[in-house]
Amino acid sequence: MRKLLVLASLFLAVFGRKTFERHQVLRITAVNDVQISLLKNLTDHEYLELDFWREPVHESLPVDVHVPSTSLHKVKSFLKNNKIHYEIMIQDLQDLVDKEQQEMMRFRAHQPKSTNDFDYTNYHTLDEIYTFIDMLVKENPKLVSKIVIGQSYEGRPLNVLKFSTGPNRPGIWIDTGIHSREWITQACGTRFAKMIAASYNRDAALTDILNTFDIFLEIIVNPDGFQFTHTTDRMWRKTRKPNPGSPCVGVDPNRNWNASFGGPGSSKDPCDPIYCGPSAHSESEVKAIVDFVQSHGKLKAFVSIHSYSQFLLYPYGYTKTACKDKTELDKLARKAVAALKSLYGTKYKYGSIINVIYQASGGSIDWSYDQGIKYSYTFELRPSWSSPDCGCGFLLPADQIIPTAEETWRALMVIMEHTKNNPY
Ligand code: BPX
Ligand code: ZN
Repeated sequence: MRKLLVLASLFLAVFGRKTFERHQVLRITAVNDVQISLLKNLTDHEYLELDFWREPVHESLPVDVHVPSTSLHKVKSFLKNNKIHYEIMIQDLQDLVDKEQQEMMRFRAHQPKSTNDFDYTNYHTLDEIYTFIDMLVKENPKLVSKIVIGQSYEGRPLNVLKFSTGPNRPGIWIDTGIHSREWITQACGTRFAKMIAASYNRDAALTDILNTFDIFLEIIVNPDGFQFTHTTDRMWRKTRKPNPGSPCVGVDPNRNWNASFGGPGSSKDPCDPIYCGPSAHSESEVKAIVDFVQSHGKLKAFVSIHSYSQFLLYPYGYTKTACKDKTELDKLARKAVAALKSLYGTKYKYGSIINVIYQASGGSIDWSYDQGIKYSYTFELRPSWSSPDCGCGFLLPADQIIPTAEETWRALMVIMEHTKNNPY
């Protein structure tokens, strides 16, 4: 098995991009605990090379799993033999990847001269987003600056946009792209940045917020992973740091925080997509945020953006015990998802991570909340977790970028306004 993995990575190094021809994504609906544990057993068969887009945890949430063509027959027979219901969510994963690539080609011909000229209706490479960041700072020198909070494992800058209209303000943190394959999040982050810069002194509500808080926005938390999704493996989730003694690369940056680190809902196996890493904050991408948050000392909201499932989540992920602000966070989440829905009717579920999605230890917002940042939330953006939907998972069509960013912004505004009106 290990040898196969080594061979596979050599193949990628020599021939470039991983292809997903005739790979499928199955949406599996288990109806009881027996079926759930059967699905969990599937994850142990490494040779099947299954990529769970969502972990099998409880019956109310279907499991989406990416199955390589070579394992399709085995997996489908297994499901049929055990009478586990599934549907084919994606017929041929490569078709969707190709479509996304073709869309991106539209942009290649046109290099934007300003952030007005930037194509927000399309997905962008790492370098394009880095260029966007620099343009935005240059165009709005009084309002926007770029802070480099550290370096990724491969040496890329960890850029944070700071929106500020005065000294010594408390702050609001927003991050996107901690999981590299969740492309809708970096795209929304880019759009948010432009919106904030364009709305100061135009939009009254946002102007109010910017007269009280600095906003910090990290669009690409995991640049090495993001680059890798563009060059080599569109479905990469983790960081890109090698694991000594293992053929598998990377740590799940959303299991690496010092919040019940290594506990249930994370893995000690470097080959697992939810590998927690050798120690808390072992990933420089995570440590950079930890150091920034602690040295800032006055962050009042911390919002970490993922895809997909259409959830708005608050702590905890590591325990069933309700966090002490649960009542307030729940009420605010309800308001936020109502504002989100008011734009295009997009429906979100909300609640604590462990209740709505699954148990997860070492997540970012559990850490930020335990640091004393009361308004700690995670979004899981479009598409939804249930059929009928686009049948696209992490490959959300680019024409949904702007609507997704606009509706999410409504919810973010509700959270930021509440943070402003309820100082602590
Ligand atoms: C979100 C916040 C804290 C703990 C877990 C999550 C869910 C998130 C994850 O497992 O880290 C799910 C995801 O966005 O990575 C992928 N997904 O379900 O589509
Ligand atoms: Zn994620």
